[in-house]
Amino acid sequence: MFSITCNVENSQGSRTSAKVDVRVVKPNVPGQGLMAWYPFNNNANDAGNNNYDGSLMSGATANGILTIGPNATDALSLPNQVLNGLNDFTISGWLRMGRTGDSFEPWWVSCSNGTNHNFLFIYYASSNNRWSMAIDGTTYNFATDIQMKDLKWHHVTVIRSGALARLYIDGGEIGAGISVKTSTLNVVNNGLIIGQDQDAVGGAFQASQSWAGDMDNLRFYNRALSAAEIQQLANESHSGSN
Ligand SMILES: [Ca+2]
Ligand SMILES: [Ca+2]
Repeated sequence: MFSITCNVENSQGSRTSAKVDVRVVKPNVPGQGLMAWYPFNNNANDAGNNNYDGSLMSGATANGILTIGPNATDALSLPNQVLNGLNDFTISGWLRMGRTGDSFEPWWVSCSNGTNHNFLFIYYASSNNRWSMAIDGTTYNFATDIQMKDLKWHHVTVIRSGALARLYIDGGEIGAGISVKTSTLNVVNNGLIIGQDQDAVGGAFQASQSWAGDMDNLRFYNRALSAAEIQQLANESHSGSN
């Protein structure tokens, strides 16, 4: 912080002064390679520079946080340009699951290339507390016993760097990365869905695969962020009340 003092004098020679304190706040989240950022401040607009505004589907709401109900209709649809054509990438956000049973598959990200509706997906398997990801139709499993069913907010990040995918929860890496396909992401128009699993482009959802909870500050990058950068994202707050 630094101060500026202004001295002024009027035509009668009367003087006054005022001191102003100036605080410089450095951006504390990575900006390089940001494709889109969704803070859900009363809409699903992209707060980054690309204007990749999202669309709320059915009863999904964005009153500070994105809320998706436990049904087969609520979702967030994003422009396919957010991920289409990427090789390395980062997907990051604050997530809160809203139900605790073992029979759900809360879906975070679903991308269709038009014929393969599992071109890219990321979901949580409640049955064994595991995050899974598909790339180009092949499913990969991260470590089991990752507790997300405490109804609390957790910061989750998935990156792909070359042929290596990594999962971070609350700023810390889970495991040591897994080998995955290097396929360039192929996502068609209307084929990037948040909070539901597509079994057809932009639809054919199932209630058991709804995220059924909340999300905030979703960010997408066209590169793999470093562990230090992911920690920066995890240090950022969310707008949730618990
Ligand atoms: Ca927010
Ligand atoms: Ca499905």
